[in-house]
Amino acid sequence: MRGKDNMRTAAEVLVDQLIVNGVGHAFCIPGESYLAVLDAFHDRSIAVTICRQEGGAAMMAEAVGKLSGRPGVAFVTRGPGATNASPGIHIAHQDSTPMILFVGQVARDMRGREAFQELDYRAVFGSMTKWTTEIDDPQRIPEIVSRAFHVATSGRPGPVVIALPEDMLTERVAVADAAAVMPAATVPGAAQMQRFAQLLAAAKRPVAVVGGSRWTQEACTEMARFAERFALPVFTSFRRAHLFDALHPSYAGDIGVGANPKVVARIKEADLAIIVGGRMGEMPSQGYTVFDIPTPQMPFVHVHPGAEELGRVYHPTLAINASPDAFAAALAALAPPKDIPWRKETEAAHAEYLAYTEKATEVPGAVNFGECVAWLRQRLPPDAILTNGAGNYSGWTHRFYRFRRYGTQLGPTSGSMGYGVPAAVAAKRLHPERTVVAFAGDGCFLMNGQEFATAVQYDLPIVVVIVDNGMFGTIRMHQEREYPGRISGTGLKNPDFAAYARAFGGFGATVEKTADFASAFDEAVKSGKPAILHVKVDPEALTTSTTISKVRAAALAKKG
Ligand SMILES: Cc1ncc(C[n+]2csc(CCOP(=O)(O)OP(=O)(O)O)c2C)c(N)n1
Ligand SMILES: [Mg+2]
Repeated sequence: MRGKDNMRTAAEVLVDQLIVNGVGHAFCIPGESYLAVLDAFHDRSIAVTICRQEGGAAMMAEAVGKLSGRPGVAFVTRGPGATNASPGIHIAHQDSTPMILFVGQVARDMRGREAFQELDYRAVFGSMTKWTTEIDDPQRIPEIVSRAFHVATSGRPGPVVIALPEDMLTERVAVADAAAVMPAATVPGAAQMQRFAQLLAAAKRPVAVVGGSRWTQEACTEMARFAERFALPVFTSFRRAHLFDALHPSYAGDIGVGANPKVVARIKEADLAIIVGGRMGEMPSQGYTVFDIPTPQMPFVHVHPGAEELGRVYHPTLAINASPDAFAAALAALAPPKDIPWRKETEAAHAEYLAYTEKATEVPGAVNFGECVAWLRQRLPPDAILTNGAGNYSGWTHRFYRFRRYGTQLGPTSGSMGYGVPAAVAAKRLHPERTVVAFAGDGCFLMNGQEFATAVQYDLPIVVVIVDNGMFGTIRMHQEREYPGRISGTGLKNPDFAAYARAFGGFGATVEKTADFASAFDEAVKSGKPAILHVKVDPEALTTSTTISKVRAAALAKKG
């Protein structure tokens, strides 16, 4: 409480500074190291979500950053709380998501003795964050928090970690709040847009790949308009399919893990590559094989908000240091050629995308998960949010779901398992009116399945679809390819996930046949409770396009 002398505790100054910056939600696991902050939350407007493990809390904050473009905020205790939170920080780092993690710290007069749970956060998180710091002087909280918002949101967004010595938080200070932070705009210059127009005018087979962060719905709409006027084929990067309407005539498919070979070929053979927002990292670049390094085989336009990303891997013909939203806005000024030479190619690319995704592929077993996903695309409203972690199961949603709008896909480009459930909890907490569906493998789910309790605690009726093949299937796939027939360390014995859901106070159902999926899903929604659908698939159904037996046979044949 603000005292008569206008003094606040440092913790109150901190929470007020978050409120100034529009923070509506904080995700936490409590700790004795930051009781003063918990107390400050008591009579402030921020909605606090108590989680079950710091990994979940940090992933929820990261998901808020992905969805809103503003830093998601989590609070965790020192030492083990901080290290538990690290997967969320790593996702924010690789996925270019703004996020601020506050961690407890021992009292200032004990530092350096390896006091209880003490960590040197700058050393621990230094390479995983854009900035890691510790607040020694409570007078400087507005300054440091203000800087944290600037750092997290500007250029290439990313995570910031701020450590809070316990005794610092209870000091009373008289200090003014700093103003709200707006990220620095990075806008393309007129000369660069002119050069871009020239490159486009000289092209016969251009392609665009959209990815990264710092997009908005308006920016996606601008990009779609530009693509339409120029009949430009647009691809989406790994787990960024929501950046472009799948049914737009320019949509040519996504380039990620298990990409359509025709997509890869089209991008490789283009005579102009326009990369907007993404980095073309290892996954979308198919292990750095799509573009020659350092100099791509075709003129290469790289648009990225982080100056340090331009030229980091690919030497661009034209580097445009701009955020995707600013670049997309600038596209409106360009005029398309009278005759667009690549129009037919774009039509063909879109037709290829539709053909690749129209109908679920045949897979062994009683459940064809592709058919379940294809059913969901007409069942779910266009603003439904789909989340996932890592695993082969995600290949079915990536291929057969059709994202229509910005902010409907939450998937870790960092490939972190366990992301789907916490991301869904965060999405539903932010947007209670929207349908939220989490996809998880049997391995993925139990990495953060305990956050289903958080969904129950806050009455968040998400639907979790667990694709159970009884194994860490992705690794089994790699194993069969490298060491055919030698199964080791990849099998799983699973619980009854529907009973798990009910034990937590949710809705649970088991699906053992494709035909039962629709009614189970509808019942889950009708229950009004957080729900789990335990979908049992045949382990042979390894991916949308191959089986264990086929991978093994191919590997054995190769060995001779
Ligand atoms: C946190 C984390 N640990 C380990 C891995 C390595 N890994 C990638 S996919 C995978 C298996 C996923 O299993 P599951 O969720 O059951 O999905 P499936 O591949 O069987 O469909 C593993 C262990 C990872 N990506 N992330
Ligand atoms: Mg599995």
